[in-house]
Amino acid sequence: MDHATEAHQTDLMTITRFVLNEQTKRPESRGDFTILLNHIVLGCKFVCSAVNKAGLAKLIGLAGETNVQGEEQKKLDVLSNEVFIKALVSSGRTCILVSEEDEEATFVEPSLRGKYSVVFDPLDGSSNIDCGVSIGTIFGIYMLKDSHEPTIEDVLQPGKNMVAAGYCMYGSSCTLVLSTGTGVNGFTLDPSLGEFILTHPNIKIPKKGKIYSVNEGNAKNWDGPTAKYVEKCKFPKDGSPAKSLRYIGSMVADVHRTLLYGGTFLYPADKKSPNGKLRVLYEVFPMSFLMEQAGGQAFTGKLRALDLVPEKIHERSPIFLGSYDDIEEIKALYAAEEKAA
Ligand code: AFP
Repeated sequence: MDHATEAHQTDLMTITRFVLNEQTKRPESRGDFTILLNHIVLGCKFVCSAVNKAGLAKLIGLAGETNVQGEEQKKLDVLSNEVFIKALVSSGRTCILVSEEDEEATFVEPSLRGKYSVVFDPLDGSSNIDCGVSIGTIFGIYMLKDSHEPTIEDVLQPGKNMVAAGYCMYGSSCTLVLSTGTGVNGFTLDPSLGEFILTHPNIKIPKKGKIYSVNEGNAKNWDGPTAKYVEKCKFPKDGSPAKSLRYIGSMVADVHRTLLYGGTFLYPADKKSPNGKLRVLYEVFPMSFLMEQAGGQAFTGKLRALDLVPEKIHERSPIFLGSYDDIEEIKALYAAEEKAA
């Protein structure tokens, strides 16, 4: 479609229309997921507006609280967490909520309970807020078998049991990327309409990429396979060109680029952090779900990331995700190391 046609496009596929269309393909569906998603979308719009206004509204600065990971919370983290918790509870469709910002899970009171559990990081990459770099919200959704007697075990499930996952990136535009288990679609917020419009239908990650993305400052503490992989990216011995390094330090932005352009994103284990840095439930799982749905892979260094069974809600795991062939290379390096041991 050329730009002139696009500019005059009058039949807009909003995210709600898209999800309603999906719903009609599942006769058993009663619209609960659509309602839940509408509330998530509302949270994203609110946070997008707050992030855009951050400088103006003097929201940047410390709120004087410390979160579970011992990091100082910015006001925007606090605000975003409140917004999402309230939006999710008021949807009447949730049962258990796990947020990066809250030490304990929130069990929704029985009168407002629904069948979904949502695990989320309301504002990931918050150390990038002050310099205006893209940040985002990441979420994963599980469906409970029985919402009458929910327990924490209901969210300590492998990522492959998620029914949907996504992220919203607050960058030069506000982009929401979603998978309900049948592929990946991207929607961009049209600020004049206040609607997310389908702009990236059926995203497929290139089978092989030309970019790798990792915090190389940790290189001295890496394990053998990670070090070998990065060495291969920089000094390929098969005559292929060296790969480019891109690293923003904001998972949503780094994964978004990886999804669209291909390549790898790594947050490996290292001697200082044997479990890596990223959190299983609301960083590793949703992004791995999206990668697989887009035709890529996600690996922990030991197993398929979505097969991990978390034991704690704020557990961490190393992660290697991206283009199918590139992750195969990393898996082969780990397999070789295991064989040699
Ligand atoms: P912050 O929320 O503290 O900025 O952390 C962001 C993050 O969890 C994730 O979004 C990045 O991919 C990763 O950490 C970056 O970590 P390093 O700063 O150690 O590279």
